[in-house]
Amino acid sequence: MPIHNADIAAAFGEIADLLEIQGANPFRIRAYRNAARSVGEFGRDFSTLIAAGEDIPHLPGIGADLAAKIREIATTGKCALQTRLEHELPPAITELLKIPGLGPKRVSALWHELDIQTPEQLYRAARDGRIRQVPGFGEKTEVKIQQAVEAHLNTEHRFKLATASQYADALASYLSATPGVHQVTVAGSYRRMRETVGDLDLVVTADAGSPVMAHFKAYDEVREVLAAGATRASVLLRSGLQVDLRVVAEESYGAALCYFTGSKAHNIALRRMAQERGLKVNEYGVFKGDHRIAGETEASLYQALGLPPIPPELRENRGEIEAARVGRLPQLVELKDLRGDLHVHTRASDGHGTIREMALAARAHGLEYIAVTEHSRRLALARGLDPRQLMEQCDEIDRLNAELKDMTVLKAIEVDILDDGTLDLPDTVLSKLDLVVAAVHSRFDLPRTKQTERILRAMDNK
Ligand code: DGT
Ligand code: CA
Ligand code: CA
Repeated sequence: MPIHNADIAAAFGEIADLLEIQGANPFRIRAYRNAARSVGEFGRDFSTLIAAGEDIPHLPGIGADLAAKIREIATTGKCALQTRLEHELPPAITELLKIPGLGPKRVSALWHELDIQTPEQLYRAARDGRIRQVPGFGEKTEVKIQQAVEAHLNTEHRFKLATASQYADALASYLSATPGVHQVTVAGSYRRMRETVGDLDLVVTADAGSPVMAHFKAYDEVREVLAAGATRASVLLRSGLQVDLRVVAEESYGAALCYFTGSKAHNIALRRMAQERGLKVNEYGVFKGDHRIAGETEASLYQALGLPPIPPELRENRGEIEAARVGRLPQLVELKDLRGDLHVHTRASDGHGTIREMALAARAHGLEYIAVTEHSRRLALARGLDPRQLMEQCDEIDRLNAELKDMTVLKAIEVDILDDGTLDLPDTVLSKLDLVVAAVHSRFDLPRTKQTERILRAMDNK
């Protein structure tokens, strides 16, 4: 694993935190915080530079001692001081820093006064009213801490949709290739395209006697089989993602798909609506008395209830059933509806392709325009552009536009919002562009009002 500047900066940040919890000299703590910032903002990769035999260059706030530590971390991934501090302090103490509202100073006070070393201990102390007795902590703070630590302890681990899709796609095509398998659909929150998914829910149809269950359990990414029966199973993948599998009959595929796509709230509302019409909906179909009237496809199920098909993305019981009933379902934006992309980086800053490559790729995807939005100079780590480089890029874009058909490249920038809300490039330069995106990349720690003032000032830029 290559060690990046961000890793070195993180190590310095952790050293500063640990020193502060320990109650070290404030100047020493600040030196590590400043070093973390300098390293993070440095424009070249230390590992590469050291591998090439170069010296660590002079950086603000980095003397001989810190330069040696940069070298040590860049080559070994750690430094002796960090390891020593980790041994001197309770092992889980940095876990406490992840709880909103707890900085090193408070963690230090809670540790020294109440011997709190873990989130669980913190929770019990808050619940028992012991925190308010620590100097500097009041009753209000105690309530806030209790809520924050409760939320922290209850956070379940969810996967981003894009991450989950890597596992889902591979598993679905593996199962599809099993003899006797007909349909494989990933249902659940994944099919509803939620931003995160708790687990994957697969609905499969297969011939009787198909080895689909055995194949599922034997998938080489499976770490543990949690449950397994004739038609259902649950496994845990090596990534920690759980997968539930259901094998259903062909004639109830639509009903099963609808049931396992959810959401639960949507299902409940559908069932209630069916009851009002004297019908019953379950995972096997739509029934009138004992007679099955629909269920082979999702469309047939909705139709039996007098509804048009409702797209999975809308099935959250947020008014979609009422809207479907009166024929007012919204039309969803689809990939084919997209005409342009207004945020594109190229290799001039931290992207990989050239402007031409990006323009041609966008055109191949059916887009009509893109805006090239590189970073500005302040973001040295991402090779941000200065005014001269930006103007050269504009000339390049002019030449490209003169040549390309069915594609317009817009001149733009992702300009940095500086600490005080002014922008990283002069207005005379920005006014030459078609589009300006302004972004915050630093000082995320400003107090709420200062941060708001900063953004508002940037938005007021003429
Ligand atoms: P997740 O996994 O937390 O991201 O969310 P879902 O929606 O995938 O939920 P999950 O995996 O627990 O269940 C998959 C679907 O199965 C869910 O969307 C609807 C259905 N389902 C699960 N439990 C129930 C239930 O108790 N009643 C009803 N009507 N449907 C349920
Ligand atoms: Ca799920
Ligand atoms: Ca599930």
